[in-house]
Amino acid sequence: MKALIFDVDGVIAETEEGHRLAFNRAFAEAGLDIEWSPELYERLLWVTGGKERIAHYLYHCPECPKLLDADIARLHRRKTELYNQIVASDEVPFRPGVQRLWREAREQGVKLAIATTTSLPNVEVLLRQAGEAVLGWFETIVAGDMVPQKKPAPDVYIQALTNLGLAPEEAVAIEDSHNGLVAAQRAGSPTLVTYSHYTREQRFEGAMAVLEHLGEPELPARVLAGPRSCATVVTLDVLRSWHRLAALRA
Ligand code: XBP
Repeated sequence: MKALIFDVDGVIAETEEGHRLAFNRAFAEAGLDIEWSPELYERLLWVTGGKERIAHYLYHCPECPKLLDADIARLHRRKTELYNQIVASDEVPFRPGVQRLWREAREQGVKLAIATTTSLPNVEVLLRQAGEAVLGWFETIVAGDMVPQKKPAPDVYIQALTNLGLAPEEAVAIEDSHNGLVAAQRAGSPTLVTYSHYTREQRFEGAMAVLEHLGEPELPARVLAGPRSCATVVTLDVLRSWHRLAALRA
């Protein structure tokens, strides 16, 4: 196991509520009578990519205006600005165990990478919450429109692995959603799932393990599926043992 490839939204932090607020504020500014409730947003999250999500919603909304792609792109750029303001001004807490695992990886020479559908500015504003230097901890950040197809297509993971110079089975992906798990599996990397608020009802067949989060010594994580049944703190050593098990099963 030579690298950990992190998804962003829902894994590093519970950011989707911030995205939902940013979408709604952008709609209001544009004079669109659209308000995505948490219940609706949970369903819309099955469409990955903000621009794609807006287009999907408008297509299925008979009373909504039909916007051109350029209009949707402009609306999405404003949404990204609003999201960045939300993250920069509100303390968006990192999920348990994320920064601990990053520190362990740096101490033990395990590479770190990001593979996300969200837009690059959103990744940068979030990582900067942990300090300006944190952006440099990642050997590669593959985000948003850098690849032709978004998750559940494997493109973003294939690009991250290429940039790392690693074979798929040399890395472990950490995801929170079914689409993200499928993307990593299609790229060939064993995947740990830490489900999030918006993905807690989804299914995660084939994951190395499914936990409520990565755990901290004082806050072991409940394990829903995987080689252990007791509450667990996901350390690099635990990941290495699960990675070896996954390799035996492959
Ligand atoms: C989550 C997504 C993104 C975000 C919104 O990406 O699907 O679309 O919901 O961000 P991941 P954008 O789980 O891969 O981090 O509006 O920038 O797409």
